[in-house]
Amino acid sequence: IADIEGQDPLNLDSLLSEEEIAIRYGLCENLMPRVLDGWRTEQFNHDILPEMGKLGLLGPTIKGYGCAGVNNVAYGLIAREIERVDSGYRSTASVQSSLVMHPINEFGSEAQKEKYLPRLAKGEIIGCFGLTEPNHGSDPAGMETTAEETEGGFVLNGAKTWISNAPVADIFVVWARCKWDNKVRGFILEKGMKGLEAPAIKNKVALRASVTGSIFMDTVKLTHDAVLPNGSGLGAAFSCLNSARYGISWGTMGALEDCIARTRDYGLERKQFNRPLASFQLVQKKLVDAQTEVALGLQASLQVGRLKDQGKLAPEMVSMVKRNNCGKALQHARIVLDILGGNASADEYHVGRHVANLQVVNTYEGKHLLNAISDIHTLILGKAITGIQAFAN
Ligand code: TGC
Ligand code: FAD
Repeated sequence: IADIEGQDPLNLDSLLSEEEIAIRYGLCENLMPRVLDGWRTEQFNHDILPEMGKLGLLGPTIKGYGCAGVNNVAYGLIAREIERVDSGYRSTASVQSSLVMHPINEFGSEAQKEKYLPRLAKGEIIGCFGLTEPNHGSDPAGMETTAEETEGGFVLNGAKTWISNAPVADIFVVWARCKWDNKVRGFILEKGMKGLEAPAIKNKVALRASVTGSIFMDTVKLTHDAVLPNGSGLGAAFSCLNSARYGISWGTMGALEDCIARTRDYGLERKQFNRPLASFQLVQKKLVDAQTEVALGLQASLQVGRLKDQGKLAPEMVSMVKRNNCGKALQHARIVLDILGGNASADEYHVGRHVANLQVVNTYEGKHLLNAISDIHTLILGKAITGIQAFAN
């Protein structure tokens, strides 16, 4: 029976295992009470990652090193629950899992894995991922950050910007072009190194519950064991994005689900013209359109997750669900926001915060303006369909 009121109209749960269903319980309740304070003060809450660590939510698909070793569908479900509360909290977690723990697990040495993964899994240390630069966002291939080989190891110079977690990070996975062979590689930097600064970018209009910053590297000296030895070329950096983008496709559906639940409840309670707002056809259409997109978007992400678990993932599949779900979440969160009338402007109604966040979630992992991420993912899919690459001449 379709559980439309309970927000599972296509019975997604029937396609999940008991373990996958169980993973989501209790997550929202723990995070929700803190989100407004985080949003208002723009202060990073240092308790949250250790709490997620205790629940096994960090680097959850990694086998060993204190990680939970669950499948990719479970990872998606975790992202959906966290982002139901706030995209900024999901951002903090997905950078730690997909963009820091994943490259160390995939491309790191055994010593690097043993040194960093167990502490990252517990949330004892925080990581960040530096790919974007002031002059190179959508086109990381043009990056200007360089690594030079010296007798004792490497010297890094350059700048990264708009980096989630950077101001509070203990370790920095930074991508640099290596002067000796012109290839891009990942390096692990640690807080406190001479020449390394990570100032915060303050006064954001979105993702205020997560912290974002720049990374400045002025002749930062690294020993030989700082390079990720088992991955070179931009493809290594992009493979981390596949994992993060896949999680975001689930997460944005969680954010939209929260918007629907809140505006539906509001519409049932609030009366105008002596009737509940929810009794008006135009209001119902807004909710129906949004709920339909969530149901379809989750089915698509589930299929991509199952294929990922079977080793049958193509990056274009991730582009399709990231592009679709981010775009639909922003579009429909914005539409149901109208149901709140003047209260849409009050942060305690939460939907306006989701709308602001979703604008940025459309931006990163690909771009900046409204539907901007669609640009890059549209071009990736356009190349897959036509065989013609349209990014540049
Ligand atoms: P292109 O020539 O297409 O590819 C270069 C090499 O990379 C390989 N590759 C991939 N490998 C794995 N997964 C993917 N998704 C891949 N995409 C490409 C490709 O096969 C090739 O390998 P090889 O061996 O032949 O060298 O590269 P291009 O320079 O033409 O760029 C293509 C484009 C535009 C799609 C790419 O640059 C792109 O995706 N740009 C968007 C940049 C982006 O998304 N940045 C995100 C930064 S991280 C972030 O925002 C985190 S926010 C997280 C949060 O807070 O939640
Ligand atoms: P630009 O590349 O300058 O693009 C501007 C506009 O032009 C966009 O609309 C874009 O789609 C469009 N455009 C560009 N090229 C083309 C083209 N060929 N065809 C059509 N349109 C095009 N980066 C990290 O490395 N790590 C992080 O942790 C991280 N966290 C972030 C957190 C936040 C809050 C934000 C806002 C950003 C974060 N980013 C991070 C950066 C993010 O990935 C970039 O902002 C994004 O990749 C876009 O790059 P840009 O801002 O330089 O925009």
